[in-house]
Amino acid sequence: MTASLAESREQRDCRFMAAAIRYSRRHLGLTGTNPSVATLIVAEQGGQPVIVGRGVTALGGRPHAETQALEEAGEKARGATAYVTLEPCAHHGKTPPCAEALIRAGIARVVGAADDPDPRVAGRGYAMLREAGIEVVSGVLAEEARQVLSGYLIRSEKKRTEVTLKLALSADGKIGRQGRGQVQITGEIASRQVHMMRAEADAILIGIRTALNDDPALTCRLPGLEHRSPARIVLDRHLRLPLNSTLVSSARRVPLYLTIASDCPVARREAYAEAGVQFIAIDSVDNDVALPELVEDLAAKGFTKLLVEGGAYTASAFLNDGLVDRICLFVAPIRLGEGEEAVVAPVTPESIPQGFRLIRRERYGEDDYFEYVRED
Ligand code: AOF
Ligand code: ZN
Repeated sequence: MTASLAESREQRDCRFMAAAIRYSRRHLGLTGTNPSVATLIVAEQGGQPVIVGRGVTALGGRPHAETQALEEAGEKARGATAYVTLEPCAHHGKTPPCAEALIRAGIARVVGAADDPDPRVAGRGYAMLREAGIEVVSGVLAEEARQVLSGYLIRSEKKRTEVTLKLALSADGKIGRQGRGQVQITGEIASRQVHMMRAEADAILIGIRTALNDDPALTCRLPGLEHRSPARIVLDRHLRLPLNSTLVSSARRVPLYLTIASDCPVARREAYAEAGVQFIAIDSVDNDVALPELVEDLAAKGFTKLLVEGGAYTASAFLNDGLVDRICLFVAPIRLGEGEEAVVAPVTPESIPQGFRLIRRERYGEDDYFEYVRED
């Protein structure tokens, strides 16, 4: 017996939308200021719903998902259902409106997940479709789709990058040892998850203390996905990062930005600039980089998803400024002890700040994983 025989229309819509949402993750971190959106075109063939076209927002943000899915479906789009993870666009931007393309292709039904807050769209996409006589169902698995689109939604609504705080901690709530170099806390499977998070981000950020202590590369090292390493940002007001550090040495291959004071003398920057390092000039508050300004500046530069990887000082600063949207904690079954150099985690599953909700819990090998999102 095939599952679809007993499947209601709602169940079928959820099944294909779930598939579209999974597919929409594919270009996270690769579409610039555009969201990574997916479209599936589903047609009846021999009494069964069959995917006849699929598309995901192309690298750099264009073409949009719908036009690619329609192209693949060709004539099979006539009378078919389109599953879209974001309301189809209604504006003449760099490409013609996707709503128009769906109408022209003869799509009979559109099932949408999230609404598009872009003021050029915001309801107009669905309205255009309805006016053309297309049946529209919106809001199907909207919450799941919004999790994938979260960077785009936060950037649109708050005019700043989305901030995800990721920390690996020991069972006794420590994240490393100060002055002892990198300590491997979590296992191999968790590390691969972290590298996937890097691939899906637009930029990774750490503080100068961690950069000096760990000398990290902050690249994505998943086999075949090395080209997905996002830009790296170090909060380094006084240019303390050594020129022979792993980060500076690789700046020509993977972009590296240092946040510096606006009045930082050009002469101080020269050797870094020669190594390919770029600068973000941001004012300071109480001797620290003004983070609210930084996340706005990053959004203006086109960065949508920012992954903050520590250390404790930097993580606390983002938390204290109320700038963290998502907290991802990997907890390993090891103990780092009470020695003076053990760095206490700024947040643990037992001390999640108010306003965050647990949305995922996984087990990666020996390690536990907890993911929380901010409720507002
Ligand atoms: C869609 N399908 O796959 C995506 C959409 O600069 P433009 O002209 O490419 O427009 C960018 C806007 O298009 C973006 O703000 C969002 O509203 C929408 N993104 N829309 O129909 C897609 N990526
Ligand atoms: Zn579009």
